[in-house]
Amino acid sequence: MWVQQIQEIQAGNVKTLARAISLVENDTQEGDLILQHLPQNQTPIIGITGPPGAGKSTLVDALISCMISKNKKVGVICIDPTSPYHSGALLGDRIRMSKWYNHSNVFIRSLGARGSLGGLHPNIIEICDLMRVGDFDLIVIETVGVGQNEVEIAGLADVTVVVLVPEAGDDIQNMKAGLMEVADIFVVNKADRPGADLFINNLKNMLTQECTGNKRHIPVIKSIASANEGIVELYVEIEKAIEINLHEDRRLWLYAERAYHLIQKIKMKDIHKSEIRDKIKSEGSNFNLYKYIASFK
Ligand SMILES: Nc1nc2c(ncn2[C@@H]2O[C@H](COP(=O)(O)OP(=O)(O)OP(=O)(O)O)[C@@H](O)[C@H]2O)c(=O)[nH]1
Ligand SMILES: [Mg+2]
Repeated sequence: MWVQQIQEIQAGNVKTLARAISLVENDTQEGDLILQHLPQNQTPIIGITGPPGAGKSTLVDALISCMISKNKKVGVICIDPTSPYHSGALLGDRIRMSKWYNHSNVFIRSLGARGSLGGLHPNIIEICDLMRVGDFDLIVIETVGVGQNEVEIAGLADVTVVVLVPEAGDDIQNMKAGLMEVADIFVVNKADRPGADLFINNLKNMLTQECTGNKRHIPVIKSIASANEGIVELYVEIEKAIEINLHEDRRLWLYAERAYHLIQKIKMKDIHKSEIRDKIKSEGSNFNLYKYIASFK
């Protein structure tokens, strides 16, 4: 059964892929079997992250156009706005993306966020591995990044694009540490807004200061996604970053990072903070933290 399904996915059958994603999304045994027999495949995954409303979906939409104009086959994962950050954006995304639904070189899959992995679906790693086996040249995922959440996508994406807007001003200081760690490329979108050039200069200055140690160059792209400006430049940088990032050592670390996440997920499966809290409350002063912890050893 899984042999045929995997073969069909490899051959570019998107119906089989969609069905397999649903099996994995819903934690079924059949989905597990497919996962266990997947061949390794290294289709690059591009993560597009950044604060709510920065223009990530608009940018992804423009990137899809750009990619298919270069004859690329693209798989896209959209995260449905079930998180509070997203309210109201769903309709816009649906309308924007709907024009791709019948395009033979584009496959789009929406997933619910279900509140884990920094606005990603809890099974996003597995779903990406499934997508990787499909007949795509590139896979794009959009995620909302707020504060530390951007870091969560680190093991997932081979190239991470962090989208900021000129208004981000002070935020940049707060987000700096996490963002700097994961960003391969910065995009300053909504460059039609006042203060864009100043913001870009500040960002570039900050990057030169921070990067002198490890010498990694992080490009900053100026874009107006809604007017399709800066998209080709971004695509060129994405291609360069793929080239740089797909070297053996980094790939191994990302793989290990994903394995770690998956093991953690299994180990922590039946452990919920709310249940621990209830236990502490009901046992009151009789609750002994270290005896409780010992029960896990
Ligand atoms: N002025 C201006 N508006 C833009 C630009 N890019 C996107 N927008 C608008 O900004 C709004 C938010 O864009 P989205 O693409 O939905 O942003 P997002 O980051 O995907 O939002 P979430 O997924 O909700 O976090 C929309 O109304 C877009 O039309 C731009 O370059 N300039
Ligand atoms: Mg969006």
